Amino acid sequence: MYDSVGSQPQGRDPVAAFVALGANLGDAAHTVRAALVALSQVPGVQRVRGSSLYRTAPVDSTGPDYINAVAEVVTTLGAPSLLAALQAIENGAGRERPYRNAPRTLDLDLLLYGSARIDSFALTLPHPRMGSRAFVLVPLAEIAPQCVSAAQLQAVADQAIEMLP
Ligand code: A4P
Ligand code: MG
Repeated sequence: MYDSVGSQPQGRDPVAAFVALGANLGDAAHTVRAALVALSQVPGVQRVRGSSLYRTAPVDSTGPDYINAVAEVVTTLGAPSLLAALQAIENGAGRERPYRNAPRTLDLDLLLYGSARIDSFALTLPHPRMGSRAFVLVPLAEIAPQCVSAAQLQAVADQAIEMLP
């Protein structure tokens, strides 16, 4: 588990957000770990607490197995600014978008931002597909069991996922 205390608040009350990390190109485990560090260095991010890393079979995607994790991010950034920071970290890891669900060096999705419900062109919260994916629910349950029900975990029990040592 990754736990880092970062920079000072920027004027608004801190919010607990949850971010899904995924990669299946290059040294995916290294990229996901580096992304956790990069997240903790974003101005306005106070704390990052990452789950274990998991090896998962691609879901609606192709290529090698993914490395996935989830992080709790305590931040004074608003949701759009946090999403922009996530996309900057993706781009720094060489993310390309040739087609939907293409294999990727790094994907950072915003799962939850406090209790916010947003449905705009650029941002949907909670993340619309999080409830159907073991690669999100299992690491989320590890660090925030109150966010995931036993029924949700049961519903994705057929999806291959293995915690890395
Ligand atoms: N966007 C809207 N809401 C959000 C949000 N809550 N978080 C918009 C992040 N982005 C959000 O994203 C496309 C657009 O979604 C962005 O412009 C943003 O404004 P993207 O990352 O460029 O494209 P994508 O990755 O193809 O889409 P997305 O939604 O991240 O894909 P999915 O549905 O999350 O699926 N299998 C395994 N085992 N592990 C994985 O990690 N990941 C995917 C990606 C498929 N299969 C996988 C995995
Ligand atoms: Mg994404």
